[in-house]
Amino acid sequence: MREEEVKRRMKELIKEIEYHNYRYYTLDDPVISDAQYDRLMRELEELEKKYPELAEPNSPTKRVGAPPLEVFGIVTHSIPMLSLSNAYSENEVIEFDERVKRLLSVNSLEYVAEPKMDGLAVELVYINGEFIQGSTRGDGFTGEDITQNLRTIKTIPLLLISDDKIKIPSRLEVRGEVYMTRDGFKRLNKEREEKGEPLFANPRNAAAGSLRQLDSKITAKRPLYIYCYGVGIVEGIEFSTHWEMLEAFKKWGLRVNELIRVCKNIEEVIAFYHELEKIRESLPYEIDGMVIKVNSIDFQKRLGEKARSPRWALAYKFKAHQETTTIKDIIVQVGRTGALTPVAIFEPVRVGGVEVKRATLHNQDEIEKKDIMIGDTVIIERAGDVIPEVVKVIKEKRDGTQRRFKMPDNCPICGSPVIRIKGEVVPRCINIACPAQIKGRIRHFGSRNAMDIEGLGVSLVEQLVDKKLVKDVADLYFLTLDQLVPLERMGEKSAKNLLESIEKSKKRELKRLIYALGIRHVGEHLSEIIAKKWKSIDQLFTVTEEELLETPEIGPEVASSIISFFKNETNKKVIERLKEAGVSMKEEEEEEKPAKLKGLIFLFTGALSNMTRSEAKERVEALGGSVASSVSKRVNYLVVGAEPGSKLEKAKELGITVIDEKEFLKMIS
Ligand code: D41
Repeated sequence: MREEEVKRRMKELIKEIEYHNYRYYTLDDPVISDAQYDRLMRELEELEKKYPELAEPNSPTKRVGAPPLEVFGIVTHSIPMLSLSNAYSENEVIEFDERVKRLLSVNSLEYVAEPKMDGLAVELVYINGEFIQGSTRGDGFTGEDITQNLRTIKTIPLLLISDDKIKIPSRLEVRGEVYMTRDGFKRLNKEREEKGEPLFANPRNAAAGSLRQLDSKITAKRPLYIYCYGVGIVEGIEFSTHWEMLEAFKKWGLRVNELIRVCKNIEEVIAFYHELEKIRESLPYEIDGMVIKVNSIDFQKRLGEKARSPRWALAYKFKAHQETTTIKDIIVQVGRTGALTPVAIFEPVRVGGVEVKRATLHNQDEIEKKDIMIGDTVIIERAGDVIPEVVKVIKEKRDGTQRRFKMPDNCPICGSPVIRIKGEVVPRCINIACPAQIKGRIRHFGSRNAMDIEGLGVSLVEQLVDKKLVKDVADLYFLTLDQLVPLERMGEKSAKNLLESIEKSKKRELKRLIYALGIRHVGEHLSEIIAKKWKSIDQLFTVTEEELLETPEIGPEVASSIISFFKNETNKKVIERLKEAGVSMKEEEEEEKPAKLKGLIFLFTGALSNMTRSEAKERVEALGGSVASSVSKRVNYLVVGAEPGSKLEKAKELGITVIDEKEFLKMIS
């Protein structure tokens, strides 16, 4: 093929694929089969592989993410992204309507009412229909360049669809809200919990965290969506109403919330608000109110803005559900990372249809700031998300029986002294053997980048701890075959394998051991620096804060954390027992790791009979391979278990090698 021909075909394919993305993701109404779609993708991928110099930056093949960035660039919005003034009551909404009508000297006014998405405002820039840049709202004037991340969101068109009737503007700046669905959020948090990663508090935070990833491959895996609702600069086209603009958005392939409607007057707006309030909990995403906008663009221009928000728009927020109750007690919870959190136990009360019995009080500072005592009558609130908050204490109700609360000096679970690491508000239990943290700590200890103990999966750790076979990480090295064999999904062979990999882990490099100990703030990188400088664990027992601080990259927080860790009596004992077991405590060369499956990608369909999916994944990864979550050309082997799903058909079409469980077991044995 000649170069121009290749280029033309690529462009054609991109346009076609993008159209089908729009049908599938935005309209939820595909017009071709998955197989046909895959063929188009494959053709494009092959052309791009063969002619990488001709590949377009906006190719749909790039939706899987680009190489990670060092930092985000800064984007100046050509027209500032304004904020919204808020209203919390019907009165304020009626006043808004009256004010606007007075300013315009009209008797009635048409509005557009939109559900207020609880997500993150972004701006997308299209030049001649092509997506060229995307940014966060930031402070309204400048935001961060998150183009690569936004490209991975399937409901953001990379090419606008042209229409004979309304042509595409030469420059179009679209504003919208990126959000995560409730389901997607739950799934993501479940995955994170399984991996021992910190959880997101709500879908909004999860969306924000996902968009602020320097590695867009991570963003690509997150369930993010967009709804568009506004513009910055638009060149070459004028709209007479906001509604007309939203209609144009839809024609161009930009996603617009179907619930948005035109209201003839403010009464209709208010009625719609009550409707939204009713359906709010049943929507697949979170909304925190309604945005009311004057429909006529001419009127919008005449009204202008005031104090960084348009006079023609108003956010009518939903009321937070509030109730009054009493605090029966304040208990202290110890989280998986050792953080001590005070939790208020309430006289149970229903708030917005959900029974509330407890709420986190966050930390001692919060308790003091709000002046909360045990026995107090308090107003609690359940806002957008389900987690309740104590809003304020009704001090008039105090009768002298209330008691002050003080955070304990010792961990309520293990009794170890509690430490407040420099720079942190929360006190922590840093005892490596604290039962509240032990499962997470053992999983971390055995994880691939730590001591790399093959076969020490989540369910095994659960059993070992629940059956009291392991109370701290050193116990791992004293496990016997007799103890292991009777465990669920174990058997003689796996037990032997496990003991063997535990044995092997004794010779890991010092940096891995340091990382495996799970010292707060000491990740892989710092572990390496520490191992290089001090060369043995013994040195760390005697190191001083000053010596630590002389090291580049070690600040006061890290230094204080390391000192406290090695001062803790239980930690000393556990390390002593690790030493007795023969775990290497010095800088030594590590033996070669077997990488039998290096570079190979596996995909699973149907149920395996010998192990769970995650165990299979662990095995593959331990051997240097990786596991995909969907069918693509990159996959080398599809492992078929009982009752395989649609992946089997797809894999066959793509010519992927299909193997059964037996063959798979052979490969990993
Ligand atoms: O759904 C939303 N969160 C939403 C936010 C919306 N439907 N419309 C909005 N309209 C505007 C103006 C009127 C300024 C164009 C907005 C926002 N602004 C907004 N989002 C974050 C800050 C401002």
